Amino acid sequence: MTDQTVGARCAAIVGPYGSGKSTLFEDLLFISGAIPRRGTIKEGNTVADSTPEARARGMSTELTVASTRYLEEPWTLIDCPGSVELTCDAQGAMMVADIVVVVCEPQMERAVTVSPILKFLDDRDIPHVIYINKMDQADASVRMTFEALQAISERPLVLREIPMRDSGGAVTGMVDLVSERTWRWNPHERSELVALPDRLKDEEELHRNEMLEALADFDDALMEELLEDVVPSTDEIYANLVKDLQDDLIVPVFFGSAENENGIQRLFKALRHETPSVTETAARRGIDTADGPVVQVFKTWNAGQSGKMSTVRVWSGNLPDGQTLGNDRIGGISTLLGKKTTRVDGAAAGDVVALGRMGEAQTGDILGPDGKRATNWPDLPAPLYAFAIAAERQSEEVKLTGALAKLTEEDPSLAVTQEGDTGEYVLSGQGEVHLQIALARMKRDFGLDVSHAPPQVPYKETIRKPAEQAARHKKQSGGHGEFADVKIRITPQARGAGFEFSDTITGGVVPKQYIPAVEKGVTAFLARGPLGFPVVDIAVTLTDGGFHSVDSSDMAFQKAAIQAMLSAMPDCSPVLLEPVMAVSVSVPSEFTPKVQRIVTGRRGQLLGYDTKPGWKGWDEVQAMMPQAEIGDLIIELRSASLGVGTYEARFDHLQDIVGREADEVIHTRKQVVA
Ligand SMILES: Nc1nc2c(ncn2[C@@H]2O[C@H](COP(=O)(O)OP(=O)(O)O)[C@@H](O)[C@H]2O)c(=O)[nH]1
Ligand SMILES: [Mg+2]
Repeated sequence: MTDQTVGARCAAIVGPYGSGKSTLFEDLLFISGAIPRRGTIKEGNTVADSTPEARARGMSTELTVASTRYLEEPWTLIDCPGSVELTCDAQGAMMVADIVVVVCEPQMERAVTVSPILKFLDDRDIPHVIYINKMDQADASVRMTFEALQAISERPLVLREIPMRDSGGAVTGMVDLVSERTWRWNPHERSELVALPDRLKDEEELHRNEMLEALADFDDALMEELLEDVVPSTDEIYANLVKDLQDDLIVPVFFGSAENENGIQRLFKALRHETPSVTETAARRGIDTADGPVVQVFKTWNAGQSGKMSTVRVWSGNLPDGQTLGNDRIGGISTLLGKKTTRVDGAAAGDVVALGRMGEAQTGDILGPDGKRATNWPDLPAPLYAFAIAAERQSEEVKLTGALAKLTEEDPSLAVTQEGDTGEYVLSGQGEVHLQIALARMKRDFGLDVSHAPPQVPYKETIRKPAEQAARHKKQSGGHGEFADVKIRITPQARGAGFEFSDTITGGVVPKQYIPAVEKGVTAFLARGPLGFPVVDIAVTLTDGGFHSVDSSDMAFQKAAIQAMLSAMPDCSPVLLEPVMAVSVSVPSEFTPKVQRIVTGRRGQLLGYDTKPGWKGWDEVQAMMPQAEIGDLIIELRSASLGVGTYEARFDHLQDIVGREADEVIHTRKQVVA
């Protein structure tokens, strides 16, 4: 057992949306005495999900952190949003936790929804247990869920208990395979110790042996005992469980019903007994804890009145208020119970606390008195969905920029860019809900009304036919006039060649100093061609011209060049080009045929598919798809793959588009700019 002098431990509760994490979190806080009364999701009075956005959507939209004490030992529990669109916060919590509790539903078809989380944990050797929830449901099956989970987990799963059922098949309790004790569950009451029913004896023995064999794979002494039919002592089994979990060799599996508060004490006791200490976790993470205190920021809040709050795990040392960390001096330390903060004088290794006024600290930073230390924070997920946004009241544009800076600091998986071609502000993130929550926050915290629309596709245009054109710009007004005469040749270029300008001027018919002005005029015109889009893959040559020794100027030559382009381009057979992306879609392989239909249904060209390297049971489908078809691809992908499908896309090439599709694009463009 971990010595309590080594400090508070931290468990992150993760899992797919709706699996019951926030309910389990409430149970754990209730049984450990952090809250006097257990709220329910239905009544909307739980510690988690207290924000208006969470209440409105009936789902967790951000981390909830709560510190408590269980059987005299300090703990911090972190409830994470399960939505695939809000993974950034959950990943942060998993990075600082000593243990991760993966909550899932008791149906084999849904096991795959846990797969991205298991992959994240397996890749980083983060110790984790699985809690199969909702065992009160009629179709709940531990065995089948266990097997489906094993098919996607890199680590061997070890079932720690088996269900006891009544004659109707309803789960009434469980048998602990280590202690071999049987507990009868009572809804919202303590479980009762009962005798192991005779009908369960064979099954219990079978599963206990399975558990022991799994442990023996990592322990020679245990293996020998099993081979010689010696029954290992309970202490020896527990010692193996502790060691194997801490080294992330195995994944223990528990089950229960968070709704009925069943299997909760059992789970918390196992965590208490088997979770590594903060010192062990810091060592596993390779954190440099020399000359502490050392902390790591895992979530930043820019809460309305209290200002910026950096939530940290203290990896080592004692942390008094006023301590300098990195470039900031702490202005207030608080412990958290959801939204409730309690000021404290200091914090110690293991604690999770919120630090005030850490102006420069960013999520992921590891900070000590001497400055920032090397970190190994997960990469940000690539954006999957975007809105073009604008402040409804133009006067609020500056305010909008400020609000966006705060929101992206809180949630680095949100990004804002200004698009070169279109000038639009584009807010991108992990999905529509993710962005809607950001807009709701802008309204609530900053009083900003923000409109949104699908971002424009950066279409281009080019030409198919060459042309020659002369143009003269001449103006006589008052003092001295304006004069320039140019002749240009326009030639189509190969796709991807870009824009080229040259001249064949001899004998100074256009003086050298004016040639750049001609190029400037041409370039200005090309920003918006006859179809309304930037022109690419075109060569323009200045072949002839004339000037006036007094009236010619840069401006005059620019104007003449624009005139020449204006007259010539419509005759060059302009054609619309659309950006085509190289797309790689990732899904569990059972959904691959569906993905192929989605891709071809969106004018995509399938290039093939293969197993996804490093992902058990997943495929990667490669395709070329028009960017115009990718804007809402993630929505269809997710609805076809229980929410877990995802994609990566990068620009590949521009492709001609003609016919009705092109006409529509050109028509829309004319309306927008008209
Ligand atoms: N039947 C049943 N429903 C549950 C259980 N735990 C949670 N729920 C329900 O599942 C829904 C989602 O629960 P919640 O805790 O918000 O899930 P989260 O999204 O994982 O945080 C709510 O309606 C809960 O009441 C359980 O053990 N059994
Ligand atoms: Mg929740």
